[in-house]
Amino acid sequence: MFPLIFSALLLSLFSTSCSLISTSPHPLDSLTPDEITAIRRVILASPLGSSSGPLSFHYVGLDEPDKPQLLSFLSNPTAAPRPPRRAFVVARAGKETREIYVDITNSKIISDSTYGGIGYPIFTLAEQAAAVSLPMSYTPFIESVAKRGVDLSQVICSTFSVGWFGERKKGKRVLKVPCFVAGEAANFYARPLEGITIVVDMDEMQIVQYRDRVQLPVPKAEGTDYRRRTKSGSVGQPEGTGFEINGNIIRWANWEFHLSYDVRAGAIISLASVYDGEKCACRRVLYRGFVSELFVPYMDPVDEWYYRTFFDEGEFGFGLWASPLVPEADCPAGAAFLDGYYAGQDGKPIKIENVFCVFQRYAGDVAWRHTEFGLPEGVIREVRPEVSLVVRMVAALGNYDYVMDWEFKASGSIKFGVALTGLLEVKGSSYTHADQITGDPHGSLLAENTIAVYHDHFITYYLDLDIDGTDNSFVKSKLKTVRLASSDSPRKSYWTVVKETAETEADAQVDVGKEPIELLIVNPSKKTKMGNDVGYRLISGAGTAGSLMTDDDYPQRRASFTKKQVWVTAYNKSEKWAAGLYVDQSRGDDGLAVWTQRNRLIKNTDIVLWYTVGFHHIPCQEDFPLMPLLTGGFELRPFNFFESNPIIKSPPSGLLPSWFNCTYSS
Ligand SMILES: *[C@@H]1O[C@H](CO)[C@@H](O)[C@H](O)[C@H]1NC(C)=O
Ligand SMILES: *[C@@H]1O[C@H](CO)[C@@H](O)[C@H](O)[C@H]1NC(C)=O
Ligand SMILES: [Cu+2]
Repeated sequence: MFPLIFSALLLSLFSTSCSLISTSPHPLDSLTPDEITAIRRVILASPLGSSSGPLSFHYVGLDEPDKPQLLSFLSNPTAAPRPPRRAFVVARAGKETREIYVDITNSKIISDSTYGGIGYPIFTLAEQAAAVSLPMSYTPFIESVAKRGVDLSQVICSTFSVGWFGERKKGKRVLKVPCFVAGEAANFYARPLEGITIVVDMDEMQIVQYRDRVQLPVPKAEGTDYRRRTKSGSVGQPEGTGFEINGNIIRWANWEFHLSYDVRAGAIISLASVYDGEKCACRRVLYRGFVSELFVPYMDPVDEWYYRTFFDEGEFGFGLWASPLVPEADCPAGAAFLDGYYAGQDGKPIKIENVFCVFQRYAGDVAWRHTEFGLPEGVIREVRPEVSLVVRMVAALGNYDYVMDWEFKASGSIKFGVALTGLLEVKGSSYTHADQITGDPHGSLLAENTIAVYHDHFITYYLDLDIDGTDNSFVKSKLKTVRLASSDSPRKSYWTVVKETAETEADAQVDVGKEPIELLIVNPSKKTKMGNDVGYRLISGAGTAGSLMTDDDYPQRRASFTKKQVWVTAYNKSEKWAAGLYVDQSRGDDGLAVWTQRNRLIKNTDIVLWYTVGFHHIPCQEDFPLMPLLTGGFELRPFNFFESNPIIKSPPSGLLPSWFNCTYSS
């Protein structure tokens, strides 16, 4: 397309020195392998390390600095005190959940307490690996496998969380272990050993419940494979990257932000600021943003399926299951890759190579254009190509893969892309043709003996927007139809805008499909020259489904935020996880819906926007054996933020002409 222009631009872009906030390490940087090792050492040296029984690490992450402290440091990094590096650790010891805060800088434990409430932490990979091996030597299971005429060596098991279904007593930390037949086909998800329920106690690491309820045919392997045994083709992109990565700070065109990895959240974007060429200043947009939860409930009430209501982030870890990205396939040529580190069950650092990629996208789209015929000097034709920057991560949670994009545009927009692909979770069935189906199949017949069960995907984002400063308001611009009396105008009606600023958290819960409405986050103390509040607009894209389960259904009580796409809360550093901190077997007594019952004031204060991308999924034959990408998402778009179109002066290449110095100041 225009590679030469890009290379030339690059030279001019990066010849300028950059801002001060790239002081290394940045206070928001992910935990380094050395830090993870140090955290483990400190904990093992504490009384916890010498207590009898194994100690397992379920979450080790950065305990980010308090916001006022971080902002004050960033506004004056040479003089202000550097925030200490701290970690938050959730461990299991002696069948108890421990919450440990570690001061990494001074190698000491700040606090260590037992969590005695409802719910359990994220499952480690090592304990799940141990659980899936148990059935292989369990006699009743071996008999069930033989009864189905299946060779045990071809059986593969998985781990499913059990949920909560109204039990009063706190449940043991257990997982269900469904099994499948792999054989020569890689797609074992398509071949379930239906009718068997195995429950494993994760603390005892043994099978505590076994049931072989009903025998159903195992779907055949034919037609389920998706592998191609030749080398993947490469995805090309003209030369030139156009961005700069300095530690975890990424700069591109008029954007600057910090990218970090968390084992629970996956990618975290912090301190995103956009340069305003008119004000000659960098302006704050997003303080911190990440995926807070991913809820996937299936819609079959039978014994082997009713509990399949996964909270893939809080139960399994969105970052833990991040997949190493394949250069020139997952990301185009010219992409840069970053690694991520998490603590394994033993607390030692484990690397996920290429956990993120960053690339400039120029895909043949138009950023703006106009053709004018009506002028005496002839036709004017001005077109600017769209060039944007993408940060990508893929989480491959069992059967499903989620391709998550954060796309920054020179126009000031941030687009949040969610794309689903991968393998369906299917149920073995006696049906071989749709004509045989009697009653509700709870899914679609996609192949012989194969029903892909109806389900949803809800991806909930945490977005601490700080538009031009910390104190913001949430505004609903409602479009109202006004009827005219016949004497007023030849028209009978028009629409106009009625703006409402949300006072409290209850005012800010929005079902986006319900009425014509535009949603804004504004800074009421910052105005444009024209006197409009500066702001950003939230624009829903594909995927606005809300949950259809009844409010009193147990999975719904645990994920009650999935009925409304939009929530706004007052900022509180500890309120990060929409379904609560401990999600496995949770009961809905922590999380977004509970916090907002306080109904705090959210006007002209530090607020957090929560947005859920939702899909109802009625599987179809094209989703089998492997589903092509289904995309959705949303956009945050400047709305009276700039004085005018910020890319009107962009050159024919589409990129802004000069570099800038961006400092995140409060
Ligand atoms: C912050 O949120 C937590 C959890 O909801 C709550 O316990 C705490 O009191 C809140 N802090 C403030 C200052 O409101
Ligand atoms: C960026 O900041 C550096 C150091 O403060 C300064 O020397 C340089 O001229 C600045 N560049 C621009 C484009 O403002
Ligand atoms: Cu789906």
